[in-house]
Amino acid sequence: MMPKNSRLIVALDVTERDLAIKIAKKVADTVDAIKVNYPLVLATDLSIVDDLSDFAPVICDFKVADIPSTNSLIVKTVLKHKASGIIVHGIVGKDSVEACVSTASGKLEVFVLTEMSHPGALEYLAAFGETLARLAVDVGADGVVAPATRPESVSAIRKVVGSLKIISPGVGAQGGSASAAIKAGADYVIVGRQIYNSNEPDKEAKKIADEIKTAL
Ligand code: OMP
Repeated sequence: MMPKNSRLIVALDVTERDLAIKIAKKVADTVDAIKVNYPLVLATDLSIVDDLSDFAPVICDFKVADIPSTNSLIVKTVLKHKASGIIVHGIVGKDSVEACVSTASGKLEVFVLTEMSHPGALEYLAAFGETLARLAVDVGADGVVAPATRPESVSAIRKVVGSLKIISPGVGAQGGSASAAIKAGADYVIVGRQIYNSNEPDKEAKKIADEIKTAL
């Protein structure tokens, strides 16, 4: 679904439709996917997913974290739009993640969160990073999210997930490096503020894509 060219995913966490489209247009030639999160979808509506899909495959980062039946309803709703993937929490348990995978039924790639990238992840979530990665494999998910802020965790998670995709946020504003995450085993890095807060998002995206190339 997602090409594997630049290995860069832009996190479009802006809160205006016009600005989101403007940035998407500028970076479309460089990025392999666009990730949308609550800031943009709550400020607009789910049709933004359809609009952005004209530029690149769209991953819905809805961090789905509920009981199985509610998770299924969320995935069903996303399936009505032109999304290519969805991010779900693993910490709520196997049944909840399985509900997402079976409802997505291959029409939407499911990415399971492992250890998150922010400092607070070290309080609880990090202890379960590899367990959650194993859960992703067991339920037949398409990939996992692992922290570019801790390349050593990306390496450990790569060992668990084998050929599953690893998408890795935390580059730039959170202090992680794109090349370090790729060298540690990430397939793609996710970059938000460093690109969308730049005066020249296209040039910034190209700069990161060039850095990734040197790491391959
Ligand atoms: P920047 O920090 O601005 O590059 O944005 C990172 C993006 O990745 C945001 O949309 C976060 O919500 C998301 N993210 C993380 O930063 N850390 C995680 O552990 C997981 C995600 C995510 O699921 O995408």
